[in-house]
Amino acid sequence: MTDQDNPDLIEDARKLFAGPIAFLKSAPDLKFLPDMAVNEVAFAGRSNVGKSSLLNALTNRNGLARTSNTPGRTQELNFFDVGDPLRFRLVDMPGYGYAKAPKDMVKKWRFLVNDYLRGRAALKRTLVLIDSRHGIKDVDTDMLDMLDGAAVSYRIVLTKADKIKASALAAVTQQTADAIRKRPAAHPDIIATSSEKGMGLPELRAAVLESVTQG
Ligand SMILES: Nc1nc2c(ncn2[C@@H]2O[C@H](COP(=O)(O)OP(=O)(O)OP(=O)(O)O)[C@@H](O)[C@H]2O)c(=O)[nH]1
Ligand SMILES: [Mg+2]
Repeated sequence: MTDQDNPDLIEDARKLFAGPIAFLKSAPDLKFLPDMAVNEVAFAGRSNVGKSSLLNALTNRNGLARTSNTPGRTQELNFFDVGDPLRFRLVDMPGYGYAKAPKDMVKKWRFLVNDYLRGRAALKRTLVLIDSRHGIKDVDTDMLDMLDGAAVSYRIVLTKADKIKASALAAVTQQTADAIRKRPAAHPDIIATSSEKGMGLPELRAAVLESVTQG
């Protein structure tokens, strides 16, 4: 049994994510980051992969993080306080790999995201979201290389699982697990999710709680 299947942890996580959660602030630049009062978990991934939607689904709050069908919706680091008293923070980030965005903006997001991920002592884990229809692409590999190089602990989360058949989901989960097996900073277990249908959300809540409470 892996940690996120532990029924006590699942129940603790459920309660915490059903309780007080509030938007704290948006940081368009590293100088606007909040103090490191508590541990943080960040949502990274390609533009449009479903980072903001997953944050909303985990917290059961539709408009908490802004979502859109147009890639490039999230342009700043958005911090959310979980728990009262405060227990940890979730960080929604701009996506990468959006070819049509203006070059200077893409550059700005990349530096913002990479600098935050590499240099944040409060960051306990990064969730790297991968579209379950596509699996790991070259732009994702670049992100994983960066995280491994900087020894930033991360975990792969497949998104939009409602869009493919169970057999295809099983195949992409296996392929993804194989692809990260030798990556030093990767958590070995893959969680498949659907923000739309709720699949994998109790397990992911537990995995988030587990990552911020260890050590
Ligand atoms: N079917 C389905 N659609 C989803 C799911 N999650 C997200 N979407 C859709 O995917 C699109 C992008 O979702 P966002 O959450 O805005 O994606 P993002 O990764 O935050 O995108 P950026 O902020 O641009 O980097 C939206 O139209 C969502 O409705 C899911 O689990 N299932
Ligand atoms: Mg977003």
